[in-house]
Order: sequence, then structure tokens, then C-alpha cells
Amino acid sequence: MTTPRQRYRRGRLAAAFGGLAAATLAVTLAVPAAAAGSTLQAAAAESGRYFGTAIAASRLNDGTYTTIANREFNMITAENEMKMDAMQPSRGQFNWSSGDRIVNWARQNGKQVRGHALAWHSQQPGWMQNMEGSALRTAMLDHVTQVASYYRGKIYAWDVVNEAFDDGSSGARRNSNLQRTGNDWIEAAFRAARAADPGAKLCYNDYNTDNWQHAKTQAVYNMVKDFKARGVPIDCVGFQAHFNSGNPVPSNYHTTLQNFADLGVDVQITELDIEGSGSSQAQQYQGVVQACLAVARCTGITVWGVRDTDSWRANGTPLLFDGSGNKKAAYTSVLNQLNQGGTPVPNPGNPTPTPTQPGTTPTPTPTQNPGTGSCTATYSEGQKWNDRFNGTVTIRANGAISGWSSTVTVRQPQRIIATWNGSPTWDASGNVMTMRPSGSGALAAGQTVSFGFTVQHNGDWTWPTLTCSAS
Ligand code: G2I
Repeated sequence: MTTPRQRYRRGRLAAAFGGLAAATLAVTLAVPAAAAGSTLQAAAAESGRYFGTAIAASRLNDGTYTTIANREFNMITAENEMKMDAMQPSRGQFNWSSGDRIVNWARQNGKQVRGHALAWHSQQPGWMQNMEGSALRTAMLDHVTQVASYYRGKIYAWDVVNEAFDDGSSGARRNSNLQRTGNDWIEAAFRAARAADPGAKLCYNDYNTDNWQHAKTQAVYNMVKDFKARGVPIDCVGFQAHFNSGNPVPSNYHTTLQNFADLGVDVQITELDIEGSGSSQAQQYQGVVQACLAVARCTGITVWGVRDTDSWRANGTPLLFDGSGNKKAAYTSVLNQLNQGGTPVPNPGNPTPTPTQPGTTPTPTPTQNPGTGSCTATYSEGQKWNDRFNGTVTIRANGAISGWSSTVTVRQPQRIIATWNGSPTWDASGNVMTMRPSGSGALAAGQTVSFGFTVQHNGDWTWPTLTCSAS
């Protein structure tokens, strides 16, 4: 029996084999021997998925917090800083500072950003809470346009509309000032967001939509189906996934995610947390990850905070790290499940057409670089998607060395959005990543070690340039 992960890796190796010059074949053989992902982002990236967290700007000065966040996650959501009240506290006066802190931190660390949220009945600034009718509709659309335009090109996916449906069995829209502007307010918001940032995926995001039997799930499903049928620009559905004993992970979760994906949208788990502890919590987390990995268009998972103490419901200890930053049993079960592999994400359905397709051969920059010390860095290609590609760098010690560092330089508009098997730092431009070993970098003469990364290519398929420096 082969596991899906083994089959996936074999397929990837075969693909890499076919396309490489003889000089790099020997090094490419090192790829399948690479360790399973040792962080959440690395393990998720093996099947083309991201693993994210919500970040609070107020905690970016906390070293334990940022160390964990930087190491484990490659998709960042602002927990509160990009909501309507934070972005536009007074009418026409936008305050970008706290949102920028999060977006800049993410980009400086090579991470992508989910934007949360453009239009929502909750967390409206006071001036908007008092509005109704066409004046409110205009103000809402203006907000969507301004915020999505300001962050254009920096957002992987926007929660365009958040929580617009009622709980309970009605299947109705939630009564809110936005809903009272007319039933078409949601599609109007999506159209405005598409016009403002054509490169961002546009999501509808909600909670209690996990159980396929529930009326709310069915109501959201019918709206998305209708939007797809009528050409309303929607690319994804976010499942917040806030679970507790009264609202456990449903046994039909996979069915729900698959049915939505079959409508032709990506699905994402956007705010995952599960109250509880120990093995029961760990098993529920495992079930959620397993459900996502089984759905090709489930493109990633975001947990709603780093440590239990960072959570909006800290008493329920719902996250993957305890208050001291230690990995919980739930962390281990998530990591192990990610490392089981899953259905690879095929084409993520980037809404913007890729500007230039790769020719039969991309113009490669040199794949071998002698480096400044006694090590050599060699590039080999990995999995490719329509918006990104994976690469592996193999470091070879030409004599015994006690350590190494390797720079990987990508060209604008490319960005490195995920890494594994090393500790990266970045220059101010974000184009040059310096990778160092996570543990000891000592290598015997002739010994090799590999690290990997994902490049969002934005139309440029050029291979990165490499250097290697030994110590
Ligand atoms: O309620 C959980 C989540 C449900 N889905 C949408 C998410 O946006 C929502 O996140 C929570 C944040 O985790 C909380 O941190 O949204 C709450 C309301 O926006 C956030 O709570 C707010 C409090 O209401 C404020 O009083 C407080 O100043 O958090 C702020 C910062 O701690």
C-alpha cells in the first residue's frame, strides 16, 4: 500500500525528473528523502495548501508570539485591524496604520494576507451604524472600494461579506441595516471588490455553516450557487469553524466542503478554533484537517490566534499552543495529519489571468552557483500551479563545514510565500531571502541538505538565483 503522500511525492519526483538537465538530476534525488514538514506551513505546503493564523497588531512586540507565528504560519489575517470600524472610524477618514502593521509584518516575513472583512453588520463604525437605505448602500460600496483599492495587490483573499445569514432553522438573511438596503447588497459588494482588486480572491465568510444538514449551510450554498449561475464574481467560501461542545465538528464536514467546492469555488477554513483539551480536542482538530485535505479545492486552513491566551475565548483553550507557547496535543495531531498528505490543490483558480504563460522552457538563471565558501547551492523545480511554483535548494558541502547560509533572490513581481526546512530572514525589498539551517548547519564533506520554498510568480516563471556561503 502506498499512502496518498507517497503517491503524490512519486508523481512530483517523476515530473521533476522529466524536466531537468542531467547535471541536476543527482541532487533532485535528494528531494523525496527530505523530512516531513516540521512546521504547520511546511507540512501544508507539501500538498499546495497554506496554514494561517489571525494576528493582533498589539502583540507584534511579543517575541514568543512572533517567533511562533513566523515559524508556523504563512497566511495572516488581521484579527480586528481591517474591520470597518478600524479602517474608517470617521466618514471619509481612513486609518490604515494598524492594518498596515499587520500587512507589512506579513509581507516582510514572506507571508500572504487574508483580508477580513469588507462588509459586515457588526463592527461598523458609529457613523455607519446609524445609517439606512441608499445612503448606507453608497457608504458601504465606497468603503469596499476604498479599502480593497488601498490594499490592491497585497491580499490573497478578501472576506467581502461576513456573516450575512441568520442562525437557526429559517435559512433567511440576517436582518441588519445592510440587508435592509436591499437583498442585492451582497452581490453589489462583490462587484465593487472585484473592480477594486481584480487579483484578490473574493470570499463569502460565515460561521455555523459546517454541518451540511443545517438550514444556514443550505442557505449559503444556495446563494453561492445562484451567484455562480448569474456570474456574480465570487471565488471562495470561508468556513469560520468556531467549535465547542455545543457545536462540535460535524461528521459530515467533508461533505459540506466538497459540495461547496463542486459549485466551482475554493473553500477555506478561516477562523478555526475548538474549545477543549487533550486528546479529544486533538481528535477534533485532526478531523477538520482531514476534511480539508480530502477536498482538492480546500486551499488552506487558518486558526483564530496563536496561543490559548491570545484567543477571543481564552477560557476555552481552543488553540494549538498553550499560554507559554508550548505545542499542545492538538498541534501534534494537526501536524501529523498534514504530513499524511492530501489531494493536491490543482489549479487554485486565481481570478486574474496569468499575464505571461511559461514558454516551453522558462529562461532559467544559473542553477549552480559556486558560492563564496566551500558549499554549492543547486536549484531543482517542484510542483507548479497556475499562480505559484515550488523549488528546492540543495546545499552541498565541498569540504567539511560547520555552518552555511544561502540567499535565494526572486525577481519582482515574484514573492516567496512559504518555506520549509530552514530559518529564513528577508531584506527590506522582500526579494532576497537568506536561509539558514534550523538546527546545526554542520555538514561532512560531500554531504547535502535541502530546503524548499513556494514562489508566487505573478506571471514571471524565472528561477531564483542562489548563493551559498559556508562557515
Ligand atoms: O467572534 C469571533 C470571530 C467571529 N467571526 C468574525 C471575527 O471577526 C470574530 O473575531 C472576533 C475577534 O477575535 C475579537 O477580538 O471579533 C470580535 C469582535 O470584532 C473581537 O472582539 C473585539 C472586542 O469586541 C473589542 O471590545 C476589543 O477591543 O476585540 C477587541 C480587541 O481585543
